[in-house]
Amino acid sequence: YVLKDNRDSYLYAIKLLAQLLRNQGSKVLVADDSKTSRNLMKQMLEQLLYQVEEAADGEQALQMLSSDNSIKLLLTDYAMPKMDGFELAKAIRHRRGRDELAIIGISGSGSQSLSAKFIKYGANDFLIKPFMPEEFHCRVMQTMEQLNMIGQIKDAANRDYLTSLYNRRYFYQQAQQSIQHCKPEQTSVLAMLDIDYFKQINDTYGHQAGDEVLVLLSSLLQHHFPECLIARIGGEEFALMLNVSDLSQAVELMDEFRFYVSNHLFVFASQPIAVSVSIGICGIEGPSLETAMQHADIALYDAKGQGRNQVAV
Ligand code: GH3
Ligand code: MG
Ligand code: MG
Ligand code: MG
Repeated sequence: YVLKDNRDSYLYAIKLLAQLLRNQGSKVLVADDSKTSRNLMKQMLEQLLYQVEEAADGEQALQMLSSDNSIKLLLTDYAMPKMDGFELAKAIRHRRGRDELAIIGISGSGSQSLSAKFIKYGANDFLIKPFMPEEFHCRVMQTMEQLNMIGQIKDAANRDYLTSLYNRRYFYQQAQQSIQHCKPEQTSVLAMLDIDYFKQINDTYGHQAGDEVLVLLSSLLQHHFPECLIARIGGEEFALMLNVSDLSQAVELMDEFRFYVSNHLFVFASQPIAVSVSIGICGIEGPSLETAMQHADIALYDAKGQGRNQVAV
């Protein structure tokens, strides 16, 4: 990019650089039956730091997209053997929405009428061959910027600002799915976790220290339970959905975590802070999630009553 020596050019360059950094390693699939076309696009995409995959027909592209959720952008030619670009866009849109995958349709000149059809079938944008590299860059960057913005909006709606864990609303929404995805040989268990004497931590070390404890505990939870749905459902209360072989396995796992927390060194402004958690557990069989939450809450209340820093069922 040639820069003019003025503020706007510099700002534009900085914006581009930031975007390039975000692109780094993101996967793009180029579906085109012409090898020359694919190579040309691959080259331009690699300049934008994307990791590029290739497919020579629609069917192959659909297979690759179906088995690899990390592909963020599909660039698809219209005329291809086996399955054309429209069919491909239509088929993959049923599985992956505009928040997960961006699609740019491509076709030869004289086919301007195809652009509307591509967009109706779910494409975000459209390019006519032959295109200038600059137009290609702009359209790809703009489409990916929109995808990133959708991601940011989703995170703002679904995640807790302080800890980046999911929020209560999203937890309720996803917990049902987590229960449905539970394998037949497994059982879903809900765990509610509450920090002991958290008010005292705030009172003794300050609100900022309390915030830091919440952030640290959240990352410990994510590290210990990378496969689980975890949310911050209240001030110092967290909920977890575990898919385990039985209730006793869930108790064991949560007790290990409880033990780990009580021995973990939490430090704020060079001061060690003692942190422990109480945990209530309830298996989810038959009763609604709502009921399970009430039962787990009662168990948590029991854990508090029995002296805290313990797990109750
Ligand atoms: P218990 O062992 O019975 O759970 O006692 P506790 O002190 O943890 O419980 P209590 O419900 O009395 O106090 C919870 C405190 O959590 C009160 C509130 O000020 C604090 N809190 C809630 N949200 C936040 C937050 O986002 N940051 C900080 N620093 N404190 C918070
Ligand atoms: Mg073609
Ligand atoms: Mg509480
Ligand atoms: Mg508490």
